[in-house]
Amino acid sequence: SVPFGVDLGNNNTVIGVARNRGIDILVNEVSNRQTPSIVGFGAKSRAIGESGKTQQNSNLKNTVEHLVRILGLPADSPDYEIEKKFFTSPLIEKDNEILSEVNFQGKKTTFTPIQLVAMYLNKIKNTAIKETKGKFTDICLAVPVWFTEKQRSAASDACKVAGLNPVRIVNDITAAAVGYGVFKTDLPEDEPKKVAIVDIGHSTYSVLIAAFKKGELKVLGSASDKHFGGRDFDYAITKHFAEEFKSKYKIDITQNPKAWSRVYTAAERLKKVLSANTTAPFNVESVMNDVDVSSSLTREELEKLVQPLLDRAHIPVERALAMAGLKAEDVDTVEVVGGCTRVPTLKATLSEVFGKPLSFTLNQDEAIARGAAFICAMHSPTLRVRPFKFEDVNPYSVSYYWDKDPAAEDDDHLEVFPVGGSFPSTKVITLYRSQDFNIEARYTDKNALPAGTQEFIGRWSIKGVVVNEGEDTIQTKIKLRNDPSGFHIVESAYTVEKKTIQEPIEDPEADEDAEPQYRTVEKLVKKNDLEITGQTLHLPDELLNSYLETEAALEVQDKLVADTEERKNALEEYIYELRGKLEDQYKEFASEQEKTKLTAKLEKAEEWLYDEGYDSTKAKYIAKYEELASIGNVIRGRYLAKEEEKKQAIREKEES
Ligand code: ATP
Ligand code: K
Ligand code: MG
Repeated sequence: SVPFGVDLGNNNTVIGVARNRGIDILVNEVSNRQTPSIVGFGAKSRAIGESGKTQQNSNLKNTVEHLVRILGLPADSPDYEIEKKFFTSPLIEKDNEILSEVNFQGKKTTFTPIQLVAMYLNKIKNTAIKETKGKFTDICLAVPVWFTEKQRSAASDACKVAGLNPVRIVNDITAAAVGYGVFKTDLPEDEPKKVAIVDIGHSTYSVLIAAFKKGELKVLGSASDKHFGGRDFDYAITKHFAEEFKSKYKIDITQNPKAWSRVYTAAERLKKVLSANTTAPFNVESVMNDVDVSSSLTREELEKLVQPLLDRAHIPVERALAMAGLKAEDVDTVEVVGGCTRVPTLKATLSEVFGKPLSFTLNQDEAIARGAAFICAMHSPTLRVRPFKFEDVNPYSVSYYWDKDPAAEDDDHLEVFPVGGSFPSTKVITLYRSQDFNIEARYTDKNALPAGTQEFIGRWSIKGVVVNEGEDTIQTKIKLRNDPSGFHIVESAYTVEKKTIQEPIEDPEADEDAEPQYRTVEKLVKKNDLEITGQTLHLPDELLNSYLETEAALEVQDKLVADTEERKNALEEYIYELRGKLEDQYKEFASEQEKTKLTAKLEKAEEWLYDEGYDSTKAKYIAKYEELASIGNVIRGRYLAKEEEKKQAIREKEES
């Protein structure tokens, strides 16, 4: 499969693939290098990505955005309240999960965030297939650095529902760093270069500090503000104008979702203009009640509107530096990515906090997808890529807890993967056990987590413990892993026992033909592998499979709707084309009788198309087309034969 890296942004998604000995960013069906992260639901089919964006304003209630924000988010999280204000489609809660409720195919239908993200990723996958004609199964998906185990699990499950194999869920900003490390040709061999990468996007602001050497990188620290990005600017501008229009035009756009949305869209445009200009006009026609609004905003006014945000813009940088154990002046370069870093005051703040000018070596919009595609290629068994080593940093401390054993003195828990530690990472712990037991992974410090996150990560039951005769307990080794996607798991467990064995003595001086010498030693050797069954934050298989089936069925339906539309258009075009040609190049190749008959048929087909055939089936459109073509093709055949005769005559003339 083609190595596939996806930067699933809250606003835009970017698709990277590894091919032609490099990384390419793919364009979508309308040749854009970024695709809106939107899923829309219609009377017949879904409109995902560009088509969802096109229909957004006429279908607000059934258009779902901010997909990454609700993925794996528990409904009792205080963040949910913040998210609600950005949604134009209804959200409901069930069993502490957030569901999206839409009107789809004429019915009220609910979908889970995992399903929504899966729909979107499936569309993105199909875009990639169309563009490359390649096969896509493996994916490296980039997610925000603050994603918890539950959110990472949801992201990974969404990939699976989309028919993809998530080889790695990677922190988006880490993917950008990998891209930097791989493509930067002048990295030092010895003393590492310290680079800060800052990403401010639509909803999240993240900072990463890493040490780069030729062929490797180690993340030293990272931090983020999960409620800081372009959408907060847009919201603030929209609120400002909503107030202004109340008094100026006596309209209240906060009470009219469509009006709000149109002002919001215009607010985003205004914000972008203010990145290049110090003042900009603001006009929207017929916002509501036939009122045209007109106003303006200066860059200074915009900065005032988002002052609370700007006041905390230095915090993620300081936290990332603290985690890395560095001071701002230790950082050699500050690389900036993400759409919102185009805002001048944010650039100024970053430059000021770091005390140096910013660098724009990376492609601001594509760096994450490029890095993700490279990482996917690294995991490919068949593809050879430039060797590159990277270690990410653990954002939250994780401890493991196990049952107290009646016969042992073990502690009952241990902090295994501390915050700031590197991952992927494996640690083996030793417990003395007299019987089967359970082990659980939990976040160590609830206060360090995004508000509302549960401590629970996973629970495994370990079976098959057999104690040797005459002993109370047996030494048990448990291999714990923080895997490349950041998942915390129990990888394996086994008991060990002391055995007396004969060990060969290595003697480099000895003659090659000499008899091998042995000595008797006591050694710990593996006794039994233990059986592990786990329960994690991933979807249970049954639910995953049912989501998979639903998605596959919806994909087939969408395709049928699109094909039907295509056949209908083909029929309509053919009617016009044939009618035109009958008057023109086919004129002398059809008898009057044929013409009258065909014209009548065309007339009837056209009437049908605008009447009962307006909403018909693919098969009927094809049948109608063929009925007309069976006559049309006879006439066309005569015309082509004549044309061929003419050509032949010219050729003969030339030859003679
Ligand atoms: P996130 O990373 O938060 O999940 P994302 O990756 O989709 O979101 P980006 O594509 O990095 O976000 O950035 C999109 C944001 O950047 C939007 O809010 C957009 O309005 C903003 N943006 C783009 N260009 C400009 C500009 N010239 N001036 C100001 N803001 C801009
Ligand atoms: K993006
Ligand atoms: Mg982003």
